[in-house]
Order: sequence, then C-alpha cells, then structure tokens
Amino acid sequence: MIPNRAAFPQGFVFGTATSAYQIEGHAFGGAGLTHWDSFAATPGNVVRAAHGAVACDHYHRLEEDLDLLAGLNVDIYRFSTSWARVLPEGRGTPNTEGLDFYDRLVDGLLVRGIKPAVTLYHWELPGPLADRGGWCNRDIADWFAEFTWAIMGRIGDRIWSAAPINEPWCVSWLGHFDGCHAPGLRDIRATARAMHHVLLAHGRAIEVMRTMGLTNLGAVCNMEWSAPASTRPEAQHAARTYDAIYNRFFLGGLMKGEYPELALAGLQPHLPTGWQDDFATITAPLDWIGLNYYTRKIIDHAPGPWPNYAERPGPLPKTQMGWEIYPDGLRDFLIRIAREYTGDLPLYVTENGMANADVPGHPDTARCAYFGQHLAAVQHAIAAGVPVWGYIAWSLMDNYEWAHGYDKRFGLVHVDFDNLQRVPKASYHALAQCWCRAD
Ligand code: IFM
Repeated sequence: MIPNRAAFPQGFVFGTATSAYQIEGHAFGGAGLTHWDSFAATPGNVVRAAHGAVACDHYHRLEEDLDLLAGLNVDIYRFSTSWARVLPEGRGTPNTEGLDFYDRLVDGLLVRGIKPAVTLYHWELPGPLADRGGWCNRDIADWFAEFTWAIMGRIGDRIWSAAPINEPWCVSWLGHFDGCHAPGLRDIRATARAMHHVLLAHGRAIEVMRTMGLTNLGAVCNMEWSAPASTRPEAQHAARTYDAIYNRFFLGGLMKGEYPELALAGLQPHLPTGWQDDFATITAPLDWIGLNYYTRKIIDHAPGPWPNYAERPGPLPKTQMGWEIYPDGLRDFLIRIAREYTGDLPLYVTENGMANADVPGHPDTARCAYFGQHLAAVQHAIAAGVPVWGYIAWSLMDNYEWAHGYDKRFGLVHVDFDNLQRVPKASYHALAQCWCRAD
C-alpha cells in the first residue's frame, strides 16, 4: 500500500529523477569524452564494458520521456546536466547543441507543468579535466564555477531548484578509494583531496548561482545506515568510522564547517594544506538539503590499515543490487539530519528506489512495496516534526547503472535496451495514481 498525496502535508512535492550520462546517450549532440567513457573502456571495470554512448537515447526521445513524466503526475523532475555536453573540453567554448538540449528539456518540463530541479554534476567529468588530476586538483573548484556560469547562464532563469553535485561520497570515495567508479583510483591521498575539493567546488558553484540571483539552492548527499555487526567494541568503532566517512563528513563540512574526528583519523595527513580555510566557501548558506537513501550496511572490524572496517551480509530481504531493504534507516536519517545538522531547513528525499530483475508484463510488487514502506518512513519522520518537503523516486526509467552496466533495473519504466522501447511498470501506474491531483 503506497500512501497517496492526501496523506502528506499541503505543498509536499513528488517527483522522479535521472542523470545525464545514465540516460541521454553521450555519443550524440557533440558531447566531449568523459572519465566514465575511459573507465568503461578499460577491461574489468564495468559489466560487459557497457558505456553511456547510447544509454536510453533520451537525447532523441526527449518528448516521449517528458510525456511519460507528465503521465506520472509528478510535481518535479530531478535531472542532471552533463559538464562535457555543455563544455566538451571541460572549459572554454560551450557546445551550442548541448545548451540547446537543456533549454528544450527545461521548456518541455515547464510546458507540462513540471518544476525543473537540476543537479549540475552527476559524475561524468570531462576527460581533459581528468587528465589534469580531476577532483584531486584544487583548480577543479574554479573549473566547476566556470561550468556553473555556462549552464546556469542558459537555463538558470527557468529552474525551480539547483544542487551543484550529486552524492559527494560517490564522487570521492567510490571513485578514489574503492576504485569501483571512475576514475578508478585506490589511493587514500587522492581520496582525501577529492572529498575536500568536491565540497569546495560545491561552495564555489553556490557562490556563482547566488551572484546570478538564483534561489532554492541545495546539496544532495547519499547516506547508508551503519549498523555494527556485533556488540564487540571493535565492531562498534568500525560502524562509527563508516558512519563518519559516509554520512557525517559531507554534511559536517557543509553545515558545520568541520569534519568528524573519526574521519580525520585517517584522512587528515592527506588533506590539502590550509583545508580549514576553505570552510568559509563550503558553508555557503543553503535553502534545502537532499538525502539519497537506499539501504543500510552491517559493519565489522577488519584488520589492516585505516579505516579498519568490512561489510558483512545482513539478514533482511535484498534488492537486485544485493542491498538490504531497511526503510527505518530513511526515517532515522531524516530525524538525525534535522536534529544534528539542519534544524528547520527543508529536507527532500532526492533519491529512493530499488533495482529489480523486472520482466515486462509481470507484477512489480516488490518495487511497489519498497515505495510504500519508504514513503511511510517519510510520514513517520514528518510526524516526528522533521520538515520533509518532498520525495523523489529513483528512477524514471531503467538506465546505465554505472559499473553494473544495464543489468540492474531501477526504472518505473522498463527499457528494452535492444530497441529502446519504453513500457511503464506497475509501480509507474501505482505512483501515478497516488500522485494524481484532486484539482
Ligand atoms: O543510479 C544511481 C544514481 O546515479 C546515484 N544514486 C544511486 C543510484 C542507484 O545506485
């Protein structure tokens, strides 16, 4: 049972999300190469070496996809802009075709009565900037500010909300410590620098957008509930370290101008000189915070160098990603974020959803149940006094799930990757019904 619109406060917004590289088709429209193209072209990095060259061909099927959004009765659509589509070299002369595409996208949303919620960067760093050290190079903050001017100078006048960077943890930790996302590094020094620079770049982009007179600016962080594998003190400490790195580092920087001690324990020697001085930029006031939430992790102590933790399998039912379904974590994170970091600032659930091995025409009950449970968790947080103002389901359609290629299906709409035909799933119809407006 999915709670419907009437079960949420007046003005609560519902939406769905995608990202540029995951759906657009990066080979089209004059976009430049990105570090995801080279990462995917390197054997062993991505399932079947799949890449985003065609993806869902959203670039050519924009109108059809916008109609699907309208049919879902969403209030907002969270999409991202590709840096390399706008600035193929990362800097310099903009690609007119790229800017025109985002212009059409924004106008197409507005004409359908849907609020455009843009994320400026969702992971496809232009290759020429990766060549210069990417997120490890402090100059990326200035490069990102230039990109912000370029894209928001074109679409900023019609945007409902903007966030600079999707999921700073993924950009920095997954890409530079775990090495399972582009650029595929496994280096603690690169990681520490990337973690800090991603926040610095966020702050510079906020500065630029404020200068442009834009409003409703926020930040989007992903979080995983961290549960100790046992009552042993080592396991408890490991879970707190995981929590500090994953959940507290970025919000701590953004909202308090500080990094947690448990994260600094390993990262401090590798942070760039004078990092504390950057908090003046990083803590630029925001209008909202977005939480991307999917799962929890069971964390145990692991021997060896810092951070001394390892994931253990949990007992709960799992999604196609192998992620435990744990809706309580969403409620508890919303309560914790408001109490410890954001107070009265509006919170949005900016991503939530599950991958499932869907077959068109078959029941989509697991995904419907997932949405029902997580929307109920949002209701509980609201009842506890948390100012949650919206919920955005991931994702509009099946798409490129990064290192997993096209195998993991998160969509409300099924995509056949042989002929790119779209078929709405039962969860699409269920949410469309719940989100139907009385007026
Ligand atoms: O597909 C991703 C998305 O790009 C960022 N947030 C998590 C999703 C599911 O893994």
